[in-house]
This record gives sequence, C-alpha cells and structure tokens, in this order.
Amino acid sequence: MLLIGENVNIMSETIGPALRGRNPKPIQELARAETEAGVDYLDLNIGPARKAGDELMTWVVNTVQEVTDLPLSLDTTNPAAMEAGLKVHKGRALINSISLQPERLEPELPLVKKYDADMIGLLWGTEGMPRDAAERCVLVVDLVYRANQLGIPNRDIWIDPILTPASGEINQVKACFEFMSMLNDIAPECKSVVGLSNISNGTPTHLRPYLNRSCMIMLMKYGLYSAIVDAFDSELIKIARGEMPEIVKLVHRVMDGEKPNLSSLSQKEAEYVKTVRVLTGEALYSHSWLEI
Ligand code: THG
Repeated sequence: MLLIGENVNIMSETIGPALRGRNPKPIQELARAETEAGVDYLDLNIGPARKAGDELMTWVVNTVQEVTDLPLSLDTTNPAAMEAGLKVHKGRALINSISLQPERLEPELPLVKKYDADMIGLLWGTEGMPRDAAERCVLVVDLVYRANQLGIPNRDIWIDPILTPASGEINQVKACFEFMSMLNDIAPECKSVVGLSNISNGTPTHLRPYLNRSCMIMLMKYGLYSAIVDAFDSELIKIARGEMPEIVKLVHRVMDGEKPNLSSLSQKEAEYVKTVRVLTGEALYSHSWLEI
C-alpha cells in the first residue's frame, strides 16, 4: 500500500503559523521526519488559501522539495494556488482533491492533463456528502466519465469515498466500506485513497491510532491502494508494509464473521477485534469502547 503523510497541514498548531509566517524551519523538519518515517508521498494542505494562495503554495512546495525527493500531494481549494504548486513541482504530483462541485471540477480537471499529474477524485457532489454506497457509485461514474472525456485515464484517478468519524453516524462508515468493495467493478483500474485519520476525528488523541489502524486493515481487505496517514504512527506503517500479517488475518477473519473468544487473545489482538466490532456497527461507539 502507498502511504501519504498527512502532517504538513495548516490546521496544525506549529505548521499553521509557520506557513503564514513563511518560516521554513518547522516545515522542513517535519517533511524530513515524515520522509524518514517511510511514507511514499507528502500531503501539503494549505487549506482555502484565499489570500496570496498561489504565492504560498509556490513557497511551500519549493521549501519542502529542498529537503525531500518524495512526490507531493497538493491540497487546497484555491485553483490558482493548485496550479502554482504544480508549476514548481518536480516529477509527477498528486492533486488532492477534485470534487464534483462544478466550481471545483471545471477549473481543476484540465490541470491534471496540463501538468501530467495524478488526481484524487473526492466523492462530494453538488448536494454535498453522498448518503450511501449507491450515491457514491453515481458520483464515481460521473467523475470518471468527465475525466475520461478530457483524456485522463482511469489509472491516474484515485477515488476517495470520504471516510467519516466512527464517533458519528456509523452507517456512513459502513457505506464507505460497502462502496470500496464495489469500486473495482464500477471503475476498473481507478485507484483508491482515504483520509484515514478522519475515522478517529472526535476521539481522544491517545485512542485515535486504534481506530486508524483497524480501519486501514479493514479497507485493505477491499484492496485499498493508498491512504493519507499520520506518518508517525509506526505500527500503522508496519501493518501497511506487511510486517504484521497475523493481525491483518485476524481482522479479516472477524470481518468474515468469525467470533473469536476475547479471553483467548493477547491484549493487542483483543483491542483490534473490539475496534473492528465498532467499525462494523456490531458494537456501539463510545470513548471507552476498548474497556468494554
Ligand atoms: N481526503 C482527502 N484529503 C484529506 C482528507 C480526506 N485531507 C485532509 C484530511 N482528510 C486528512 N489529513 C488529516 C490531517 C490531520 C489530521 C487529520 C487528517 C489530524 N490532525 C490532528 C488534529 O487535528 O487534532 C493533529 C494536528 C497537528 O498536527 O497538530 O487529525 O479525507 N483526499
């Protein structure tokens, strides 16, 4: 699986001020640390960047490229800023993300061809968030059709079904899994990507990795191609690199209906199984789900 480090992000308490103040040091330190942690791409999320967004994206892409050779995933809702970043990016960039809202789609889709980039197609339509797996299917067909018309092949499109928090509407999480199991039939050769940490938004910080790791393993069963992740979760990276096959097998058996006796498992195995039960909707989410 391909991993995209999420950490250079305008919402962060250290990176936000560094971006606004054009202070390279914290950003370069973080980009270097993410690279050393072993991710494949770095996501640079500068947010809406309404004021001088093009200058900011140019600056941050150049700043990060001084310390890493990893390809970058550029994330902003400002199309001018996106194009500015693509202009200075070395090699093949990933445009994160292009939704189906006409004001995003129309200016941004041509950039994929113009700059020979890959794109994340975010399944967010004119009516906002899709309500179930079927609505996600409708959106993906529409998005892929429009991209193909511009000469963008399926293999350059990474579909993002939009992962939502486990502490919220669990049916949305289930819809996301269900959609992932169908994606290959609907859009052959398209890749897939999720913002993995979304699943643990609203969860106490020390518990977030449990949800992130279990959710990733579940999505791996459906052939997840890539994920935007916390580069500093070393266990998550080990799992993605195939270094914890026993846990992966256990999670996949539970998804197939096996009900292991928790007392026969190690503490770590039991934690994974309890978390999977929350993510399938079998157990109700609460901040104390691991203690029950
Ligand atoms: N799909 C796509 N892009 C995305 C997302 C997605 N980009 C943004 C997001 N979702 C994925 N990236 C993050 C980045 C940070 C966090 C979560 C998701 C996060 N950060 C901590 C916090 O806010 O508490 C810590 C911030 C810090 O470093 O201080 O949770 O779904 N295509």
